[in-house]
Amino acid sequence: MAGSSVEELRESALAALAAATDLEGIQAARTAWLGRKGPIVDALRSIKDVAPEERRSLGLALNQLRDEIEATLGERERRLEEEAMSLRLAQERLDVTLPGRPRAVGGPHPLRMAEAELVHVLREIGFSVAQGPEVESEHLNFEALNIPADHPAREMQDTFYLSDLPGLLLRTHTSPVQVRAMREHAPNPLRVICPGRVYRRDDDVTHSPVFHQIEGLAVGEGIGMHHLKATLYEFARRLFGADVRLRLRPSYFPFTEPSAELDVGCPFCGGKGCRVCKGTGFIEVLGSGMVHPHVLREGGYDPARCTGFAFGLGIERTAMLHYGIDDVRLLYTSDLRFLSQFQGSEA
Ligand code: 2NM
Repeated sequence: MAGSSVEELRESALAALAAATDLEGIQAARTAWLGRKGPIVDALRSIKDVAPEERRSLGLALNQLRDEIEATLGERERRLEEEAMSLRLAQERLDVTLPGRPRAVGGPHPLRMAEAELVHVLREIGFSVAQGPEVESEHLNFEALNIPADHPAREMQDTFYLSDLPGLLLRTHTSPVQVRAMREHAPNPLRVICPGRVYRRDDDVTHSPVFHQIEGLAVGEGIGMHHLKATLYEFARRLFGADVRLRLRPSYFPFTEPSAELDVGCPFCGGKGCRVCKGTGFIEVLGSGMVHPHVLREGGYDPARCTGFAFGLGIERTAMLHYGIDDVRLLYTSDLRFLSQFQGSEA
């Protein structure tokens, strides 16, 4: 093949390449011109048929042509890809000024927040925290706490008994945990609180079959009602503010004697009297008293040597007072319109 034929081949190749205007056309042109059955490979194969002194220059010219075709195709391909990318970038423009989508993050339930706050304040005052089982023995839940077999709280319709497990029930208060704590620590002095879930067969607008309590207990030699009053007043002032109005009022519980209830000035009316405090200007926050000798004996203490005070409060009630919630059901119905109001307001 003569040099002029290579030039002819080159011209027809460049003309064909100029017609390839998209990526498919370019790929087709590459196969047609540079493939195993294409004219360049053909021509290289026929080098052996030309005069020996012409083979070198012909081979060189054909290789050069092959490189030129490849370079032309490659260049055209890159340009097309760049154009396609520019087009995409123009069409798929991102608006980076759009605000991000906020991620929904959960938070503590107001009941848990109230519990944490109560535990925090009581730990600062000097109580440690104890926990116990929610499935409890009838003995620890009732007899040990001086609630005899004929007490109305023990009726089937007031307590959840476990029908397959005689002698066991769902605890109706956290006091059995305190009896367990006494049995672990007697005869040493003890200051303990027991937060937890309790169960009663109640279900109406103001009662839930599951609710939460914290009970506190201090036992030791020489503990008197003055310790009870000082501790509860300190607790209430830390919880509701130093200038909260407080009132200790006689009451009755089977496991304490004497017993007293602590009232705080009604936060809803400022003490003037309203629907919430039923005109009294005070709201009851907790029950308390000096631990009954029967309970101390059950806990392993000698009531002739040791005395103690105890108190108990409902976390739901306290949370409602603290956050100004007027319907206990709001704490159980998982309505995000209600719950999200407490987001980020942890103490
Ligand atoms: C209350 C009111 C008064 C109380 C008593 C005891 C125990 F175990 F020491 F006997 N724990 N909690 C108690 C006393 C609870 O709740 C309204």
